[in-house]
Amino acid sequence: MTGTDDWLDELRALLGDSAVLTAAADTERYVSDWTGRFRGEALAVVRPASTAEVSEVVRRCAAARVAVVPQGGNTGLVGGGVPVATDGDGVGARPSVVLCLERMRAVRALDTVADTVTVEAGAVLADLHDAVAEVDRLFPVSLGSQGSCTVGGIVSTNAGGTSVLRYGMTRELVLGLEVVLPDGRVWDGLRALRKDNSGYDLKQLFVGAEGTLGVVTAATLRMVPATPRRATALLALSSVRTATDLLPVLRAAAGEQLTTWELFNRASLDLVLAHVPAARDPFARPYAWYGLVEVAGGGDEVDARLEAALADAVEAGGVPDAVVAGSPAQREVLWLLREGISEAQRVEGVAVKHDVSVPIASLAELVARLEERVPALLPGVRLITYGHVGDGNLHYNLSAPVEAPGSLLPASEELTAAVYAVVADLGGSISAEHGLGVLKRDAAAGLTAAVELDLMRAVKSALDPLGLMNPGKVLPDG
Ligand code: S2G
Ligand code: ZN
Repeated sequence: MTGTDDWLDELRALLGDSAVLTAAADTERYVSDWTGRFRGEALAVVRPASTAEVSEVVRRCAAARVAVVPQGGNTGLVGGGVPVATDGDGVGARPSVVLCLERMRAVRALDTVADTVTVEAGAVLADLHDAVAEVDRLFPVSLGSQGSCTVGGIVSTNAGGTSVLRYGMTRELVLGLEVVLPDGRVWDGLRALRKDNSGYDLKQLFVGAEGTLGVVTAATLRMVPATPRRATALLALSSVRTATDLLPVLRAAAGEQLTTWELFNRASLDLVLAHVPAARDPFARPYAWYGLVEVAGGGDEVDARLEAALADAVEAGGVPDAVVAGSPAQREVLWLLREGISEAQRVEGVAVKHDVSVPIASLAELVARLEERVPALLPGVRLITYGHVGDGNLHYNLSAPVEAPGSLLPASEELTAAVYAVVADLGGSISAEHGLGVLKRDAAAGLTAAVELDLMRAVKSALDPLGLMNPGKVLPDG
């Protein structure tokens, strides 16, 4: 028996054998990420069932100087939820455990007076949606990965999704957190007070920290009134400029009930039509761009508002065709055309993804400049362009040229540098909603003011002086 084996056996004695995985067949899905771009090694995958168990595991890791990689549904896109690769990936890989919260799924409290829900970090987002729907409420973070991403994951990455236009990012819905700190202590910050100015707003340190400051084990979140009535349409658009010009038009007609305004290009739709069996092109001919709009509320006023919005949009020009969902089934198909893009692109192999944001009015210029620069760097590269018009967030995800599948990854650094240069020139961000993880850690540092990096490093070293919490993510070491 080695020291490590003894240490792992003690963890098994604490948590139970099935909560400490070491066999490669058991750990593979935890140490490699969804995108297929990141894979690391771990001494074990540890699956605690309670905050007390998380606390004890973290305490023992700190004592043994073993790093902790917190993980929810492992749906991340930047390598933030898996151990850094043993080849260093820019930082020295170190003995780590993946600490997966998947067994902590309880809804601890639902308060329909204050409209808050307290839920454990391993709860799947779709299950949280169902739980709050039972009390006629909505938790308004909506993501394509909601069937597998977890509450701890969306908090730790400050997830966005398709309803940010109306409800904001996850950060704006977090009222309180329970966190296991890097030394194993539990911070119970699960306060649901609407007003609490008693010192620093500590919870916000952990929202979007990607598990580098502590392990989020539960959250108290805002619920909003349910929106049982949804009116949804797909518009054919002549350009990106049309999509951005229509935002105020749609907002004027639908008011605060405008919930979604999403954009995707023909290449995105072609992927979905090729790989998603239930997908159907609702139009008789192809168009360059498409916009998915949804108006949601409590009554059938949403239909009239959508109709008015569409009339104004057609009047404004640039909308050669539109289709309104006539039933929930038809609505699901329209949503599938947008939300199926990510999975469809994955079928075609590893993509070089960019999750960027620019001022909304600059989206058209961003796309135009990229359409000029990127194909020049890799002829035949496929531009899978889609995103959230209402918050200026574009997913500029590149797939390899059909006739040269191996040409993409070798060109990825140059392609990404070109994308980020245009984004920076337009005053945008190179990570709108997916976080930094490993993928964007160094590029972001290069675009961040020294004083800001110093502040983030000061917070990191104050909370995690041993650097054991998700090392190699968000901030470059040193
Ligand atoms: C989206 C999903 C991730 C991706 O669909 O809005 O955030 O594949 C993306 O870029
Ligand atoms: Zn997105």
